[in-house]
Amino acid sequence: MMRILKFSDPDFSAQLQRIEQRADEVPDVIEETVKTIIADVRKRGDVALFELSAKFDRIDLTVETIEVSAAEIDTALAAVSDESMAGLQLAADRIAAYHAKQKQETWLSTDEDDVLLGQMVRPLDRVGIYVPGGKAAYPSSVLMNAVPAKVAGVAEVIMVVPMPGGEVNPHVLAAAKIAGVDRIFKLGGAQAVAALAYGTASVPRVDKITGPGNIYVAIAKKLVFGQVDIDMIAGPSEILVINDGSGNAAHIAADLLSQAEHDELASAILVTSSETMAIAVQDEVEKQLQQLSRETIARQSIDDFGAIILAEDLSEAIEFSNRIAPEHLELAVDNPFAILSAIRHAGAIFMGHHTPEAAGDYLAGPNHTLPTGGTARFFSPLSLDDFVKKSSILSFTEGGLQRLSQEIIQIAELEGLEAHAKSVSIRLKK
Ligand code: HSO
Ligand code: ZN
Repeated sequence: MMRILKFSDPDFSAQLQRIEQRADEVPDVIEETVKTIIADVRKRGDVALFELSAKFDRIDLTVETIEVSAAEIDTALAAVSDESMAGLQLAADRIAAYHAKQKQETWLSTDEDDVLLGQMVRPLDRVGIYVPGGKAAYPSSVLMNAVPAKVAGVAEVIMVVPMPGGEVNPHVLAAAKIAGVDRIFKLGGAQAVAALAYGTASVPRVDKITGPGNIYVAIAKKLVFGQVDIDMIAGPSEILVINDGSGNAAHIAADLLSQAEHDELASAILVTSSETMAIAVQDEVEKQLQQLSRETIARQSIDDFGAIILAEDLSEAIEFSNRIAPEHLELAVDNPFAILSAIRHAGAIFMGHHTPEAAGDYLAGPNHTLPTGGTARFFSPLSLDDFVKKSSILSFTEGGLQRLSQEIIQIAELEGLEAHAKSVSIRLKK
């Protein structure tokens, strides 16, 4: 049974700490392994990629076969139904429309000293998207990464996806095609990240790597950060539902389970001010668990990191949620807009009884790549901003430089940088 807790329980903070720290420890050996792999790919390029892929993915790659060919894409796409294509297309269109709204314009403006200042927004040239293989291969994640990159104007989107034994999920390739991914390489793990970060004879070096992956991929991204940009380090998924006693227990239970089925380390928490609802959801979770194809994973997650918390009132529930800063926050209350302004930290906020998280996971439009593990305190969802960068623009007139020259020279002198001062004074009219 999903545990029911009260804030006043003597072991409440211990329970919470266990949930919050569920993915904190990374064994040192993993980091050492990843470092070795990155160094190897840097040094030996393609040859290292071929060896590592044979070892970890049981696939023999050559310079001819490392990249997915147009023919291979066509073969895979033949296995995808028209309905699936249409569903993915609808999702892609909605994601594109949402991210287009995030576009920031280049601006220029002249100040009172007649100095023209501005900011120029430019897309990144080339972006690499990591897509996990096997069971965690989500076409929706391909769309969530590649579509915003393309909307931002990224010229070349390179995807890497491991193909263990030569197999790939055809829906992943379908999503890549719909999103306009330019090139796909049959690579996974830390070696794929290293190849994207440093480039090899076959794999072009990218400017930024985005996309989810296992612990090896996450650590590799962390280690190449600085050489390239990365999106964020995604931890296990989480959902927090705030409830005021209104709504339907079966719906709330279903939403909790939709996160729990992702991963044994996922966390699903309900905070409700209604004891009746707490008990009803507890029953429903048990009932629905028994019918899930991923029961084992979901049950493990619910048993280990799930909780139903009884709050005195809604404001206590909100305070708790702000402390957790959940990746997904559902406001399963009658009037979600009345409490929205009290929410300070959450990756995505799902408003009201008709907005299940799954709608956002797939096709509402906002990105499903969200800050996890409390990092919503300072990180934002993946967005168009991740695929552009800015340059500052400065243009002085002769008169403008004249007017501001004394202060520039003054600050240069107090820093003891004479050449700086001279580069201004040399331009001044005698
Ligand atoms: N809920 C996941 C995203 C996802 N769900 C992909 C289904 N597919 C992110 O937290
Ligand atoms: Zn999901």
